[in-house]
Amino acid sequence: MIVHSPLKVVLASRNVGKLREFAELLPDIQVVPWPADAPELPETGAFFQDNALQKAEGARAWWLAHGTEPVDGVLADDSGLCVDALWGGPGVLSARFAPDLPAYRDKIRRLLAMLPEGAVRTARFVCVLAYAPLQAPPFTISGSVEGSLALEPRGESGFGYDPIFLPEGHDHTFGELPAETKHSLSHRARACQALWRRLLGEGM
Ligand code: ITT
Repeated sequence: MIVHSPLKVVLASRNVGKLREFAELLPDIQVVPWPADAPELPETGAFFQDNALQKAEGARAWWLAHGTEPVDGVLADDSGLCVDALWGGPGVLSARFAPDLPAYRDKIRRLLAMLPEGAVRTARFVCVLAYAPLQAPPFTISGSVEGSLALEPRGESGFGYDPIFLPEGHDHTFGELPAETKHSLSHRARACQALWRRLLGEGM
C-alpha cells in the first residue's frame, strides 16, 4: 500500500550517475538519496540479483533504525557491462574493474586493450533492481540492452562505460546519444518500466 503520495523511496546507491537517471526514469517516485553519513553497503555476491538484494536489505535495516524521514521502501540497483569476449566480464565487477585506475577513461582503455585481436565485440548492459518495501518481502526485477563495443571511447554523456557502448541498431555510443535516447532503451530504463508496472499492479 502506498503510504506517501507520490511513492517515496530511498535509493541505496552512492553512484551519482544512477541517482540522476532514476530521477529521470521514475518521475512519479520521490527519490531520497542515500545519506552521506550512512554506511557503505556490502555487495559480496556473484550475481547481480544477489548484490541488488544485499544492498536493498542492508539499506532497509539501516533505514528502519536510523532513517531521518518516513519512506515507503528502499530501492537498490546492481548493474554492469557484460562483454562476451571477456566471458561476461567485468559484469558484477564493473564498478571494481581496474581499481588502480580511478578515471573511467583509463578503465575503458584497459578494457578495450583486453579484447583479443579480431574478437567478437558483442556486449550487454544488465540492471537488476531490488525493491524492499519497509514492511514486506523484497523482490527483484531486471532489464538489459544488447549492443557492441566501439573501437574507442566517444561522447561525454551518461557515466561509467557509456562512451564505448553502441546499443544495437545505433551507430552512436551511449556517450554520444542524448539522454532521452538512452532512456528509451537502456537496461535501467527497461528495469524501471517493469518496476513501475509491478508497483502499480500491486497497488503499492
Ligand atoms: P552503488 O553500488 O552505490 O549503487 P556502484 O557504481 O558501485 O554504485 P554497481 O556495483 O552496481 O554500482 O556497479 C555498476 C557499474 O556498472 C557502474 O559503476 C558502471 O561502471 C557500470 N554501469 C552500470 N550501469 C551503467 C550505465 O547505465 N552506463 C554506464 N556504465 C554503467
